[in-house]
Amino acid sequence: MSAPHDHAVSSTVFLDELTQLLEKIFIRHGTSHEVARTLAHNCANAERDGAHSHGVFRIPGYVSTLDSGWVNGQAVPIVEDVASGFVSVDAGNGFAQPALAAARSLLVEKARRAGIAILAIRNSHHFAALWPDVEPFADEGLVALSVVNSMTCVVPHGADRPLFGTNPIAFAAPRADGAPIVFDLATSAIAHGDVQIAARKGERLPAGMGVDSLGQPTCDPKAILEGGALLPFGGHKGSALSMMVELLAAALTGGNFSFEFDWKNHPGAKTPWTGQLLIVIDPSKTAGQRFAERSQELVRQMHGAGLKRLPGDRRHLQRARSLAEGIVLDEQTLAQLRELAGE
Ligand code: NDP
Ligand code: PYC
Repeated sequence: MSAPHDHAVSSTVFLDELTQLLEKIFIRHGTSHEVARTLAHNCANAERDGAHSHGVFRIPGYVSTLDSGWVNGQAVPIVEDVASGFVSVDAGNGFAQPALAAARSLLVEKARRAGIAILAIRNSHHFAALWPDVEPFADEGLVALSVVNSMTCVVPHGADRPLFGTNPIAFAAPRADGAPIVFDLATSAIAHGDVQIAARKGERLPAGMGVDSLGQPTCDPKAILEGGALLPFGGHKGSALSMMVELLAAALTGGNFSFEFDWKNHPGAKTPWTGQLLIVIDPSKTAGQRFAERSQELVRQMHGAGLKRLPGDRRHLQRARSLAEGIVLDEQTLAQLRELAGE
């Protein structure tokens, strides 16, 4: 499925309409109503914010992974109250977002009581952007950090072959005046989804993103996807962060490392079967009511230093536009979605 604006003819849909359409697709392809609601909300909101690598572009992948039997769309997560600041969830080979939803209230209660709480999700599939998992905590005045590992496609710095996943890190913090401060970044030089989008559009990538099947640097996205691999961002520094994500999202949660699952016998499987960690902090325990003012001051100083764009600003601008004018999809994409929904 292509990103919007690839084709001359486009259509506009409103968020509710898109969410309902996606919900129908998930249900038609075997998920429970609850899982469908959660994933549709996540994916439609990504499209609303212009997070195209994890918006409707992902729907055919969700469908094929569900149809392959690789993931359980009906899984009921099992939440375990492990310790005063620790919640664990077995996602039951289902998606990570319903597991987070099931554990969320206990996690927040613990974070507010102890000042900090950890949520360890294992036996889970994450196929989405990570910011939707952390942003709502900051909307409630909490600070949140999350990491998730994916599938082997990144060569660790100094190594000869891929081992790590694209392993994103997302962070959200409240601020006094304006939307929370949120960043969400893959620890690879580029997200796998963006390489797929570039390959479909026939575009070349900037230098330094990946290597071909012989380990030689390439700007051809197809060479990366067909036997090649990605590089970490920032050389040894991104590589160290990616290693940290493997440790926190897999070793600490009880989930698979990015190299530990084998989907070869599940043609159509697309979703990494790994783990996810969230750390939620209640800043009122250390900073009283001042944290949001302090973060606002940091933003003020950054703008004063000449900064024009904070991470998250682009998404919020696009969000405002989508909510006012609708979400623009090319007609071919919309027709494909309607077909998948059986309309
Ligand atoms: P980007 O490089 O596009 O952006 C990373 C962060 O930097 C964003 O918060 C972005 O904000 C911000 N940013 C980008 N450009 C600027 C700028 N010029 N000035 C200030 N801030 C900027 O993201 P990635 O390609 O690394 O990741 C894309 C998505 O892929 C993420 O949502 C990630 O979670 C997802 N992903 C998911 C995986 C999974 O296993 N589920 C695996 C890998 C990636 P803004 O959003 O406002 O542009
Ligand atoms: O874009 O790298 C990616 C990705 C992996 C899993 C889901 N998204």
